[in-house]
Amino acid sequence: MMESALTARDRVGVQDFVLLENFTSEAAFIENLRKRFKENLIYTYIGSVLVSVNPYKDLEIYTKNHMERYRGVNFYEVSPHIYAVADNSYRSMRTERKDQCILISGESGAGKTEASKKILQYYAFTCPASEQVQTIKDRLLQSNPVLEAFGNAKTLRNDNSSRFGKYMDIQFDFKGNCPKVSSINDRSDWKMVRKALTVIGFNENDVEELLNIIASVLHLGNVQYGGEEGNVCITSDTQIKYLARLLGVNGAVLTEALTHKKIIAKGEELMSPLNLEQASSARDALSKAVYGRTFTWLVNKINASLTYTDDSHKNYSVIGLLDIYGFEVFQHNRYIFVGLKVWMWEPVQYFNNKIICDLVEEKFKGIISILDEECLRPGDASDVTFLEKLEDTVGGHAHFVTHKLADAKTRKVMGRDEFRLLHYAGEVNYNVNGFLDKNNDLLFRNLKEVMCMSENKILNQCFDREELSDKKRPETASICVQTLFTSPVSTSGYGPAPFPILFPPSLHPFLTSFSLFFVCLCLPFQAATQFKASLAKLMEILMSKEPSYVRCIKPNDSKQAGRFDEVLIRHQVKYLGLMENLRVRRAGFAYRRRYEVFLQRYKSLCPDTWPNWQGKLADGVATLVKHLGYKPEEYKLGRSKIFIRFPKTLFATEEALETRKHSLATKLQAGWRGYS
Ligand code: AD9
Ligand code: MG
Repeated sequence: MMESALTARDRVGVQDFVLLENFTSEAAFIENLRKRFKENLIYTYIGSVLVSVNPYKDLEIYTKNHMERYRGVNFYEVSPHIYAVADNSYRSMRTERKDQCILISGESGAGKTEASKKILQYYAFTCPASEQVQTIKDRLLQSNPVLEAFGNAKTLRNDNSSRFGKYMDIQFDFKGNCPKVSSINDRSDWKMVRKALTVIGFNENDVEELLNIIASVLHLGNVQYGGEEGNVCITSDTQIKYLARLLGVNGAVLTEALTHKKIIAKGEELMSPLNLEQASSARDALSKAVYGRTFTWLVNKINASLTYTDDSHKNYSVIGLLDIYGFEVFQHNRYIFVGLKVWMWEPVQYFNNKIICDLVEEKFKGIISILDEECLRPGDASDVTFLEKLEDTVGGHAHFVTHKLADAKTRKVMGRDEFRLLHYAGEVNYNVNGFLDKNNDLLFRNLKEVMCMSENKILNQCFDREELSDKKRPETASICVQTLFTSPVSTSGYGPAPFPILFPPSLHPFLTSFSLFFVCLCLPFQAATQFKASLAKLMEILMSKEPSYVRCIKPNDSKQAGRFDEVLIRHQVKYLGLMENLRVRRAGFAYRRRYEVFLQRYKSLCPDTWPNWQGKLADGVATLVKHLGYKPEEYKLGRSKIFIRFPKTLFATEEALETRKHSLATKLQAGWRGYS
């Protein structure tokens, strides 16, 4: 166990915002963050919530020594750290036998994925594994670089930006001690990814086919159309040759499918030529489909390689880890659409996010419904009529603006073909061009047919012939990484597949916001309904668990170490709801401790509870706090925990403990035994 090793440097500012004297002041909050950030103290608590500021440099705080240091210690004994959150969840799971989840939020580039990896590494290091489980563990750790290599992209906001959300269930089984795992290296260079692919069970052939697909997506991007309207052609034969070889399909058939659409006239199938715009859309739809489905395939393959249960059908305890893509606003938000889900953790009305959710997804009246309706309407339906319909239907909504409805100032920064949604995390303009097309399945049937004939085995699995006879849309992507961190397992066998969660990846920018009291997730529109359903499932899973929160803050927009951009940070403090969070913490009981934890820690401060309390835990705690002179208004005794209203009470007790330890040590040195 760690000695109370808080140095003077660790104590710069306050390490828990609850202790801020001026706790209602946003300026004081930010000043505390700044002071600590300057000292490379990137972590600060609000009670049990961890606030993390991305340092944009490697800090020597993730070593094995650090992992050891956080094992089994209480929050306030060591400086705030992501490992403390991981360890706390682990211990709560063990002592309370309740599943936990760790929810990581923050905007793009704030450090969510890094945080999730640190947590995973912590568990991998501190939890034991049998040989069989070790394999799964290795695969899980290796799945990160693979998923990142194919599912991340360099964006303006983040060089390694997640284009998919990831939910992991980490299962624990409690037996034996904790052997160590080999070191973890997740640098995603190519060699590493190749090696990782092997670890998760890819053979040479799989890898080659996967690479062919990735290359084909790049080549598809180079396909140029020329010719006249009504007679478009592909300008370069060489491109098609490459493409056909990479995709494992016939070149002539592919060319036709990229320039024609199959229609049925008078019961006969005809190939109708596409115009330039349609042909470009068809090409883009194909690359999206190929990439998206391959990513799904990859995830399923990883999931399958991680599936592990033993045949005793015992219930494992689980810690869920959620890392999603962060809030982003790009110049053009037209490729995407927003799906929102309200998730109230506590009945505290900070932001009423439901207003925005209803605007987007309410049945019959919401933006999604209106879009669906417009897509189904025969005749002159277009992106423009869609926008007009929006104006007619939701034009009066306080969070919706269009060029026509805007005031003069807003009008200057809005196109006539845009609408603006006032999200809590920021205002976003959406360009309606392409909305209708995107909402319809753009991948023409004949392109699907071509892909179904592919000799590439991966593509063959991604494009299923059944889809051609069936209107059902394929899944966009399903991510659920499951593993077991257990002690040696006595039984063996394989059980049900992990629960799949849909988090569509996108090659295009999208927008997300995930905040303390609600979740807003986004997706390419086509998957909206499906995504909503799976999100609801995810919510259900998470709601059944005890949550811990990590709030990540991005210190500047230039990915620079040491730069603390106050304006940017203030914005995040606002939309992450941190001030409200702090207020709630201060208004209520700032600290809560389980009886046994509280007793164990402070029992030496009272002769009746030392060396051990024999009766009921609650009675022991009552005796102890009475002896310590707690006033009735300072604390409450719950079912299994003591709630302490003011931090100062706990700090006084901590100080008493320090004094006591000191005097005990002196006495022990002098050969003393017993209580005094
Ligand atoms: V996005 O929503 O996926 O676009 P994230 O996941 O919030 O975003 P990420 O974790 O990828 O951001 O962090 C961005 C970069 O910041 C990383 O690639 C690191 O270079 C850097 N970073 C983040 N956290 C840390 C840290 N604790 N220590 C050092 C960090 N560098
Ligand atoms: Mg990320």
